[in-house]
Amino acid sequence: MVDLKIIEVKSEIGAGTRGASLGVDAIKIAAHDFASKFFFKCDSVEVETENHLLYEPIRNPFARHIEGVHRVLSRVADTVTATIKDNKFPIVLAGDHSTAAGTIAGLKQAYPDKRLGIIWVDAHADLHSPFTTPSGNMHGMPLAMVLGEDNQEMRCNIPDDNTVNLWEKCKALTGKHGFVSHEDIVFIAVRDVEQQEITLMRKYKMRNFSVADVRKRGVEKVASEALTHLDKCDIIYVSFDVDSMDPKISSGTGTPVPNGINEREAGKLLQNLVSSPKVVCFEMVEVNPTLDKENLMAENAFEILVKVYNQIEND
Ligand SMILES: [Mn+2]
Repeated sequence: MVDLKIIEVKSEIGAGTRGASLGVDAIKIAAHDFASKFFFKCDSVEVETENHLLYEPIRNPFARHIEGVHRVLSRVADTVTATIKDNKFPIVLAGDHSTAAGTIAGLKQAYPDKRLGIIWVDAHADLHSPFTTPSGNMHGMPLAMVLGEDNQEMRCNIPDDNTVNLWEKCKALTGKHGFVSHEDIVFIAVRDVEQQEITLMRKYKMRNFSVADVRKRGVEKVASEALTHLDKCDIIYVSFDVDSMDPKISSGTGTPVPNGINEREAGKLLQNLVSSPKVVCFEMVEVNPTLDKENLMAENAFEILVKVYNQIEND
């Protein structure tokens, strides 16, 4: 039996739409409505957020609230490291996806000599930097951060010195332990990308298993191929953005994109992925109940969470 611990990060300063900080509680309400004792039996810890910054003026338009994002990431990293040192398997439930860069920094800190692979299940590639972002929202940047990737080649913004310094600090959270390699990232269900991201994905031949791949070949095959792609990695982190799923299932996420996977495919896919003994951490993000009807996204997210949790616990 694996000992798991839930790390709650109710942060939403990286998102462009308000409400993702309520995602974790919405998942707990779903559990309650299903009469589940899941959150009673789980060990958990909550990371302090910086959501008060939402009410302050934007100082860094190409990396909004970056000062706060850096503080949250640093806390998430330390919490993930401490959880692993305590021999527990971290499951991160977070608001916006920027937190994933903190999770990855924590994994690098806990396993400095291991090669880390990442499976990114998302509608977006989250490969922007302050130099390329169209929105300034930092939930579109976590993978660039852990790659140490500015993508200057495709630069279209001129961030000020303060932004660049803070961006360097964000990158250094992972970088001081060694950046992740482009070839060690696999995408699943990514279908809404900007030219700057496409350029990076092509340049480094980053693998994306499309929704059509999932449909045609089935989740088992895609999961096993994604894991095989990361054969050279010693450990693997699985990051699940609920916007990988189709908006017809629920509109309860900040940046919905049509033609996603359905909730059964997501559950089965993630179950297959985390059954690999190399997987050392799982994260679920971007549930936003303020955009939802009847808390549907959180209900789906909760059912997927239970599947993943049981799979890891019984492996
Ligand atoms: Mn994302």
